[in-house]
Amino acid sequence: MDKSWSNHGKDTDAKEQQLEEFRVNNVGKKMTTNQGVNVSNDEDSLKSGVRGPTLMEDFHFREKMTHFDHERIPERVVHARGYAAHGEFVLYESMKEYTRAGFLQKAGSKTPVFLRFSNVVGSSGSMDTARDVRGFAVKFYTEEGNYDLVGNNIPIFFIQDAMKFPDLIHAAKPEPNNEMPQAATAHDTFWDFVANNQESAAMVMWLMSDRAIPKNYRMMEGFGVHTFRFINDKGKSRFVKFHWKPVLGVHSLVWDEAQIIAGKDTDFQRRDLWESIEMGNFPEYELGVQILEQEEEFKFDFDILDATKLWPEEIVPVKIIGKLTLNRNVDNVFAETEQVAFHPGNVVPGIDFTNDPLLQGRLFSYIDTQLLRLGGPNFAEIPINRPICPIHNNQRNGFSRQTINVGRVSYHKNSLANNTPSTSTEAKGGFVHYEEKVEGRITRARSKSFDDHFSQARLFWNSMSPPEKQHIINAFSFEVGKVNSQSVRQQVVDMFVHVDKEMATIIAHNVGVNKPTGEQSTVTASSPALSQANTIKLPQTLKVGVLIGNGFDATEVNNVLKTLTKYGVRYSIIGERIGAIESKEGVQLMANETYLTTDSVLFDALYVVGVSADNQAKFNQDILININQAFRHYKPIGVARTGMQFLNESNAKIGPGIVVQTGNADFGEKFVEAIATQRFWNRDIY
Ligand code: HDE
Repeated sequence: MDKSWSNHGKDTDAKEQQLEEFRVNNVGKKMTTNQGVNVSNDEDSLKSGVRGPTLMEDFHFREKMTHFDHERIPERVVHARGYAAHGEFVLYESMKEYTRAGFLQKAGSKTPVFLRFSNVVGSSGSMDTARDVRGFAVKFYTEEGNYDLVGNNIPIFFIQDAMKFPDLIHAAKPEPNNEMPQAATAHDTFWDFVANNQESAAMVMWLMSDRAIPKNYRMMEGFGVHTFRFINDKGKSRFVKFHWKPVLGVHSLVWDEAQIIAGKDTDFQRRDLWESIEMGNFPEYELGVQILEQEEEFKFDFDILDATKLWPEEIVPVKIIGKLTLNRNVDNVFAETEQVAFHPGNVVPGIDFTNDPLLQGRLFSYIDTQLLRLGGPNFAEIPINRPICPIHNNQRNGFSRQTINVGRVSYHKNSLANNTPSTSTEAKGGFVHYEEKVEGRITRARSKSFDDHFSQARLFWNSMSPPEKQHIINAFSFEVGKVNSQSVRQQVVDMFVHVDKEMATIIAHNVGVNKPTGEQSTVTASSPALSQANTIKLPQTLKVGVLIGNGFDATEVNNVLKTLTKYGVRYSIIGERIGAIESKEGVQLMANETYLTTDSVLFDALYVVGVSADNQAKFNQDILININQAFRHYKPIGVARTGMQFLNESNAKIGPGIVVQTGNADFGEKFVEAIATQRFWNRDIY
């Protein structure tokens, strides 16, 4: 097969080989209708006379237009905006002791995966950098069938029972009377929901934290959220929670920066993912599990079936068991990213559910929504959704059925086909649900053990560093400050006083309502694992904007650029115009960006070189705007000798994260160290 057009072809796995069968390449081919007839003219409709009306018999026009008219499918009711990539999961050590799942048995075994990231609230055309929860949905194509771990980047959820999901989403989405605001929770109905459904307290603390404005998809965690079960080959069950830990650490945007990026580059996060994979900077996440013995079910002061609670890592350690690497972009976003259908109910033998009432409701919702979104019951046959193992059952027909099931037997049990397809015993790999003993009266009620809404909200607050606490206060002040109803604003601060009195009092002051009078939770514990202040900090793949003009010092600049490359830091040369810039020695650098096409918000750090340009006054002003902005966003700024005059004229003061070349022999290394730090929260920006 001709693969010259394909960006794949290396190390092909079973899923990749399967997808290859469906790829179509038009390059060099003749145009045909969908019926295979060669087309003679694709520009003019068939008319009666060159100036006459179009004819009904124009099958080519009708087919082309009809297909176009039906090109759209409904976007996802939540998580509509998303972006995905292919990759592989490699197991570090056998998990045989805990689970019989085939893909978790042998150290080193590889499983093809597809991972879709998403924003929850915004529609598919909204901006990437909205303050929102991010979806983290992984499909493992295992030899025992598809296993979907459909998670988020926050380890808990807003509500405890799936019954409330439509209410939560109705409140968060744009208000129905005026369809505003897009991709934002900063409005009355969301905060009215929060204040009147206080089980949301802990999740809202996470939503107001830096976690809800991740820098990119490569630097955020993922969580399975619910408590699942691992079942081993002896039938023993244990409780498990899943974690994805990014190798590059967990990093976030600054809110002001996120809002500017929303205009400068709506696709900021998907572009980062796409470009990183194209460049070979493959995003990596380690899979971790927290495991509890069956007997430990009631050991905690929270209910492990309550999805608004996490298991602090310091109490239940996370065992790292493997690594997922994203190494291939999709060929076609619609065919793959849009048509992929995840479902928490897609499990394999060895992984099972618990009675978490949020999880139980999800087990219904996903297939239900996909029946509409993907047009009928055959969406498992769409290439991206197909398992890599053989599929045999008696399900038949429905819209867009692809397989041609031969033979006359489509029922079980039968004798005409020797009672095949046959079922399998558990020993032969048949999925047998865990035989949990359940007892109780039918009731529409919530367990008392789900009643505490504030202890873990406070645990989260206690775990934050001072800058993270400040960001939470700022986020509340922004979001609640956009709520028109004074009563709702008051209800919100009256609710969050139970997390922290000082926090709620400052917010009350900022949003113009009375001081809250309630009492804060008495929890004093903290969980250092929850703070991003303790995350991994590496320079690799971060990006520096080089602000430069003619007449720079080639030795000085080239040495710095070499050092950046040595540490895997990327850079972009930003000039007055695209094209060559010349050093004072006549050495050229190529500017690939200008002050019109880019902006400091799109970089992790700046390297200010300056010097001369055709329109010197504008050049000077552009550089100052960028320095001031990067300074305000706590970013590292490296300053060449020639750049000092700009630093002196800017608002940036020499201090944390400002690295100057003058008199600094190991400037390059020091600058890289600052780049890895990413933000200098101790900088005085006012
Ligand atoms: Fe989802 N969720 N969800 N959700 N969810 C959907 O399924 C739902 C929840 C998550 O990239 C929908 O195919 C209910 C928690 C992700 O395609 C829908 C409840 C978590 C994605 C649905 C939840 C998630 C979805 C919409 C409360 C983290 C995007 C389109 C009981 C553990 C998957 C679709 C993708 C998508 C229902 C809560 C994660 C409507 C009823 C908790 C990552 O079925």
